Amino acid sequence: MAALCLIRELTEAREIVRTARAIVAFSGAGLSAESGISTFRDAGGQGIWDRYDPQKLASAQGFRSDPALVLDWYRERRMRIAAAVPNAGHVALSPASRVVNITQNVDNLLERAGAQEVTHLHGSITRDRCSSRCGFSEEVDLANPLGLRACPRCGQHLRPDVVWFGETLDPMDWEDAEKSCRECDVLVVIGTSGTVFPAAELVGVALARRVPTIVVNSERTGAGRSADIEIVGKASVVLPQLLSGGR
Ligand code: BJW
Ligand code: ZN
Repeated sequence: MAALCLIRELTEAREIVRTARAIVAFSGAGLSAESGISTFRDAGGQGIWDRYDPQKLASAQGFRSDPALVLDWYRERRMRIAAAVPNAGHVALSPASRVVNITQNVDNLLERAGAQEVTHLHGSITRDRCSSRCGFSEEVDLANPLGLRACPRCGQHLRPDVVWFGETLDPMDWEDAEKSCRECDVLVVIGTSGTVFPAAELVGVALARRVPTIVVNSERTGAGRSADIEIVGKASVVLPQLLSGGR
């Protein structure tokens, strides 16, 4: 019975996607899970925040109290991302020019799968920036991340160019993301618990404009319940089936 439902949902979703001119893919950690990158929250208790305290590792206050601890954690994650390979989900989202990628992920797996333009709402682990926002930023070598360093411009600590709790998203990225979700023909939401704001509001933005919304997640989520179609399955399995075929 469950398999039959899945086939029906997938068939319906494929038809919406096939006829869409503009597709927005809004992804989260579940997209990269099958490339060996841990998610933050998972039903199995295996998420990053089941093991680590987000206030210590993903807040400006945590960085001020113990920058070396935070950078050790980023060092481990950067090296893991360097060694990871994009999965079939990233590949399915990448070559199609009609897919606009908006991701909460800080990794570069979509780009490495060939995606041209990706909006990273929560920043990018591939760069460091000045913690006092003097304007300095630089690319980092993910395979050989450096430890705590001073900003060459102002002497304050450099930190990963990501968005921590309590920090605002880049206003231009946010405006573009909202506009894309308002104006697209279909929103595909992939591998996100939909618990972190304001990113999670994008689903509501699309629904308010009656944009057909499809959720692909390995477990049921709140966003899935409000979406037009909820497909419970792994991104690497569902996305190639959903996005193949074209117009
Ligand atoms: C699979 C799968 C497979 C697994 N296939 N699926 C309104 C209400 C309540 C709170 C707030 C609010 N507005 C703001 C807040 C505070 C806060 C917030 O949202 N808190 C909530 C957690 C309660 N938000 C903020 O602080 C944001 N800033 C802000 O609002 O600024 C304004 C402001 C300023 C000052 C004061 C007050 C307001 C910033 C949020 C930044 C989030 N940062 C992180 C860390 C980034 C850095 C890093 O990675 O190094 O971003 S936290 C973490 O969560 C990360 C993610 O991008 C983000 C979202 O997680 P995501 O992607 O959804 O992953 P998971 O793990 O949660 O879910 C994965 C899903 O995939 C699961 O469902 C799995 O089942 C599924 N899955 N395998 C398909 N193979
Ligand atoms: Zn500086």
